[in-house]
Amino acid sequence: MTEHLMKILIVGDGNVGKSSFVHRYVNGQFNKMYKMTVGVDFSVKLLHWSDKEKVRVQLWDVAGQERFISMSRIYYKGASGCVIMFDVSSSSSFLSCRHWKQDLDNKAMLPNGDPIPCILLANKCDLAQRVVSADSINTFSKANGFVTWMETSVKENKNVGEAMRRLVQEILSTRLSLDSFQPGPQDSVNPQLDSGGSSSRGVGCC
Ligand SMILES: Nc1nc2c(ncn2[C@@H]2O[C@H](COP(=O)(O)OP(=O)(O)OP(=O)(O)O)[C@@H](O)[C@H]2O)c(=O)[nH]1
Ligand SMILES: [Mg+2]
Repeated sequence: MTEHLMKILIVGDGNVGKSSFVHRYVNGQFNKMYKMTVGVDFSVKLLHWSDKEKVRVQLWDVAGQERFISMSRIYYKGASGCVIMFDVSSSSSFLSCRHWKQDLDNKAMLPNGDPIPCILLANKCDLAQRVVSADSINTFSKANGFVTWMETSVKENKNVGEAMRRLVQEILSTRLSLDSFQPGPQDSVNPQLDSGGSSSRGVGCC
């Protein structure tokens, strides 16, 4: 059994639903109350990917307010992939995605210099007061090198698991193509050496 480790960053403006997304994905629950994240929160989810592969996803839920202070490089170290999230009822949170993506691409990259896989999530699609159109998201996503974009509603559990599966799949295929140039299992660990649980140590960058 091979176990892949991947560190995935969840970034975007404050209040867009990042912590709710992680909570839904990891614990299957949703909370209406807003509790602002300070710094960064860590969670881990173990996926039984196939008969021969497990994926240990380490989620770094970064406080949205941090952007205006200083997004520490340390958060990005060893990241294999990223979720950039905005709220479809907030045009400013959509406009900020450009800055989040630029910041990501400046601070994290694959060993060959390419950007790390990143998915764009248009959250809160359950809300009636939607102000960002699908056309503008599509154009933005293509122009800025996202793997893809998806509408999500953490509240209604729409596309949460699907979005993460798409991103994990992209990370695994990126690793496979990199490995064919640089042989060696950089991205897998011997499960016996891995103590599990959440941790802030940098893990193998893909
Ligand atoms: N209607 C609706 N509300 C949501 C959804 N996702 C999250 N929320 C609500 O939006 C608010 C903010 O959610 P958080 O997950 O705390 O936002 P955050 O992006 O982590 O914010 P920061 O920690 O400040 O960066 C909370 O009140 C959530 O209940 C959704 O899909 N639909
Ligand atoms: Mg939060």
